[in-house]
Amino acid sequence: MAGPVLRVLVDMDGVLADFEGGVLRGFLASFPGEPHLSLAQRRGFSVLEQYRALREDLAVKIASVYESQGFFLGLDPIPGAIEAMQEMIQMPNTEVFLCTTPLRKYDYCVQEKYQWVEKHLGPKFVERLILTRDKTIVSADLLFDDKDTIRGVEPNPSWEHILFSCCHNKHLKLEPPRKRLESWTDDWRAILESKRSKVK
Ligand code: DGP
Ligand code: MG
Repeated sequence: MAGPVLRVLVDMDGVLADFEGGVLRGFLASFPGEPHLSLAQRRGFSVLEQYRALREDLAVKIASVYESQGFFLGLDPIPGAIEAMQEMIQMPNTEVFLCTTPLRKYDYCVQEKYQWVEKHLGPKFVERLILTRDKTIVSADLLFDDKDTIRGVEPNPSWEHILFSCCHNKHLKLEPPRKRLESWTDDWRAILESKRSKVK
């Protein structure tokens, strides 16, 4: 049945792909004697800055983990993410896109993000992958993203940001009317339907 179309953007790292778990696993494997931060100790979006604060020289070590070949392709899916995406893309009057920021050091990251999507979600999602360092200029109704504050050149993005809970953001208290999705077992369908009812 034709009706207003809801356009949804879904972030990859921290929402579909377990970036934080992958960084910790890679750090422990490469630097077993060094101090590390458990996922429960993570605070703030930047893992680099938190390791730098722990000890200055750990910044370059943690960066070497996520800049290494195979890191992005080897990330595990977040529980329930694949199933949620497969269901969301089938919903009538719903356009789903993946929207992710590549590293500035893009050598492996960009190609591996495409490969990850093909491997875990299939070719129809490869068609829907948007790589951008500025999500504010992408037009949509909703953006599911684990980054607490999303800034760019557009001061008034068209999307409503739904904060996806992740180890680094779960302690933040959101000011109303901001919303969270705690996990993919939380009621993401209700968030879509609520937004749909407001979309002209
Ligand atoms: P997003 O699209 O908001 O999920 O951003 C994910 C990107 O950010 C991904 O390329 C990894 C990168 N990233 C995450 N944490 C850090 C960090 O601490 N330092 C840097 N330089 N990049 C990070
Ligand atoms: Mg993210």
